Amino acid sequence: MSLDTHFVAGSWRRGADRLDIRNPSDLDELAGSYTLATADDVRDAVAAARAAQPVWRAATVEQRSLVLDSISRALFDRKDELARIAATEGGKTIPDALGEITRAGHLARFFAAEALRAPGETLGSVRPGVEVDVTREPVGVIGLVTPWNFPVATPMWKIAPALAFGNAIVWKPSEKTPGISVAVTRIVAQALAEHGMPTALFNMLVGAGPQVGAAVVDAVDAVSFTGSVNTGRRIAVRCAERMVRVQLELGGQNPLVVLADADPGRAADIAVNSAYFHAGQRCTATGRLVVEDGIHDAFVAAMTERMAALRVGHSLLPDTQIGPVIDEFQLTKNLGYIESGLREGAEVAAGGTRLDRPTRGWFLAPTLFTGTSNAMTINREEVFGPVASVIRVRDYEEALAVANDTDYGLSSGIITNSMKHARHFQANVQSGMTMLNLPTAGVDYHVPFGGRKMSSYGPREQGRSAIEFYTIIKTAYRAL
Ligand code: UN1
Repeated sequence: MSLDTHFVAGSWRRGADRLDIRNPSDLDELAGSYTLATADDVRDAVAAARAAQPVWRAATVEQRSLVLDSISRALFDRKDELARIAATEGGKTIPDALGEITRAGHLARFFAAEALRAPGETLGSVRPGVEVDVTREPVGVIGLVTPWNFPVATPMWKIAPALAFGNAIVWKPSEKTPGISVAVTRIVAQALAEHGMPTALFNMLVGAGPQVGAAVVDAVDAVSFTGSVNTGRRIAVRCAERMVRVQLELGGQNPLVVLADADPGRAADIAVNSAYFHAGQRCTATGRLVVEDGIHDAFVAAMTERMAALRVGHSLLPDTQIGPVIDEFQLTKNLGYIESGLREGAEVAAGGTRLDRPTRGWFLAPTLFTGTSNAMTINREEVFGPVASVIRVRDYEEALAVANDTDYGLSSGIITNSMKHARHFQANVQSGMTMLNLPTAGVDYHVPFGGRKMSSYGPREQGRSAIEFYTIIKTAYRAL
């Protein structure tokens, strides 16, 4: 097994300390052995990216489009192999992993087209004989810092627009998912090489945030980060000191409102998917189920019935619906939240414990709390695990107030047949994304993604908004 984990200046290199990754579904299985990069590797990567960027900047829009098209094709062609890596080291089920890789393929395809039609405009001037061009230029070297929970799609929705608009990249993925990051890097490097472009404009370093991530943040022209609020805040402060642009996608404590007119079975189907799939490890997952009094008991009964039938287990077994959580740290954190819920007076309606399976793994039973208030820690903080709480409310007005009473504002949802309430909710909920009769998690790839309050900072990602972050505007005046 190669320990050459990092792609720096166009070649693979070995880092300093060794990093062994165990399969979270089966701790007796070694998923892979890698190494950790150092700050010296970051320096080399940034220098190489800087040196290579002018070639990429000067490439035609068609050349950039073709590179993205090759990345897209490779993601589709190799999706089974990639899904297996993501499932083995990250605990995703194969269908989840395939869904994510397919999404990444579509993201690269979308930006292959966007690269071709990067817009600008020509306007008249207030002065006679003068014209004004407003054009967009690449920012330079972009630092990407990404998490383990979507190890292909989240990087790709940063890599694809960064490349589409002419930037070089230094990418620091999570050190919890090095194998899939190496595989994605091979695909990007191969696509660049195939089209005669310098591979040094794309660099990838596996390492811990405080060492490698911080060194990247301190050396690049812009940082796009997805991860926790605390890390995001630190990154934003460092970027503000250097006056470089920053884009943060952080946590959520997403509410799903269930109104009394809904069908309890349909509501529970949506809520189970939204709260528990991918073991709740989605920043868009539902943590708070805000349920109107009139449907409360029927909804909870429908939830517990469905939850009893969920198949939690080894992520590579074909009938598994929910895999393990990623590691011991995450499991301990989730169990800590469950304890805090109990301490603060919540009742466990389902789950609440670690699960034994034939293999040793980080399996946690999907957990439903009832009798919770919006003031409890489990409803204030982001759990990032298969844990959701029912908050019982009198009516729609209280439901909306509870939904908005949070420091976060990433996604939200409402389940109802009432056009009046649906429209009112859409207009008044304080979240960047909102869903009617759909899970709060699970988004399209061609439209903006992002939140409000502590959930996001800076310009939106994805869709046609992505250009805002990855380009810088130049206004050119011209006397004719
Ligand atoms: C989704 O809900 O489809 O970390 C995507 C996350 C998000 C992606 C969610 N960046 O969970």
